Amino acid sequence: MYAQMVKTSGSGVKSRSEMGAQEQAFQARIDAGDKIEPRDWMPDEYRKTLIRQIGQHAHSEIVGQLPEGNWITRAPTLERKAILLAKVQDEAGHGLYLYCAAETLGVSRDELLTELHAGRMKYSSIFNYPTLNWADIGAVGWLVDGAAIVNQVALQRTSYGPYSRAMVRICKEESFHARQGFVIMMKMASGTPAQRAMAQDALDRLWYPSLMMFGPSDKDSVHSEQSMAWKIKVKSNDELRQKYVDQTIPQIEYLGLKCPDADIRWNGEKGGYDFSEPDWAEFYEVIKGNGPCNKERLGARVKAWDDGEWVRDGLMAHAQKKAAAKHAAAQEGSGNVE
Ligand code: FAQ
Repeated sequence: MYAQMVKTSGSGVKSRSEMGAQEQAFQARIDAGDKIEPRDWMPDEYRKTLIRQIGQHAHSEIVGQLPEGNWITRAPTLERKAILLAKVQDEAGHGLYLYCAAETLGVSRDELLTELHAGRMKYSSIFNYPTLNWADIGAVGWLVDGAAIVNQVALQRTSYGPYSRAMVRICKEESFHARQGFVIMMKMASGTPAQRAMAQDALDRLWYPSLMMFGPSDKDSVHSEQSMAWKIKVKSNDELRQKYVDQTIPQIEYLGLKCPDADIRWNGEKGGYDFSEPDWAEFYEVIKGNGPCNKERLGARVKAWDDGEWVRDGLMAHAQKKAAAKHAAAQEGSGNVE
């Protein structure tokens, strides 16, 4: 139970000659940089890939509330509590925009949640790691939202209109999230020796998991080739990971902390840092359901769903009652009595 299955379905990209006329016209629109809208014709696999990616993205937003939500009652000041509360609420909003974008493809939010709760759909690996102390809340904002922004800025140019537009708004909010995290890190890193040690410990534990957020290396990525041909993804997993490392190392230096990767070196020739790959065996274990917090995270989501059943039932009953009253009034007004 609670496994996030690793089964994937990447099966290569069709050449032009293998495409039918409709598919060729679709690919021509993609190549010209057109946005695809919900009522446009699209290949079934394009629709399926989007439902998978947007659905997983939405699930990541709501599961991602849990590691930080855990710290709302323990924030060190009222100001920090208010900021964290606002951030965690924003993540719920991001989930909402993304579920709505997925719904435009013909799948309901309930169906996506059923798949999540049954362990058949994934969410980001990062949220299966624990937040052990207050410095972790700084590191989540700084590193996790920081990585999410690098990925999502690129996705603003994704070919599916509703997804691309959701990303524009989400990115604006994410930059506030990353900044509030960095401010916490600045405070901790310039605090007492014990606070500094907490900041370093948070960085040590979250560095490699944050690199894993970009997915497996390009040579092992199942979906990248087709997703890039369709411009669902506009940059590869490795390109985005490199960009993230290049922007984060100077921030680590600014904080006066030490990157846990002893092999980090500036490479003038490529104009970026050389860095060590995360432990990919650990990554695959986490996405199979065997990370440190998988059971706890999914258990919390399932419990929230079950506990909320009476609210959903009450809202449905109210909506049905109102619709019936409206229908009866309309019938009366038109003189029609059934
Ligand atoms: N975790 O062939 P690829 C956030 C799976 S938002 C789990 O390379 P793809 C905001 C992948 O699904 C964070 N699974 O796959 C926030 C596939 O399995 P499948 C979420 C992963 O899709 C902050 C298999 O491995 N962001 O954090 C991961 O082309 C703070 C093969 O991989 C998004 O979802 C992973 N890290 O590329 C919220 C962005 N990586 O589906 C709260 C949108 C790979 O066949 C608090 N998504 N897998 O069973 C994407 O850009 C892409 O889906 C990638 C993966 C880049 C994640």
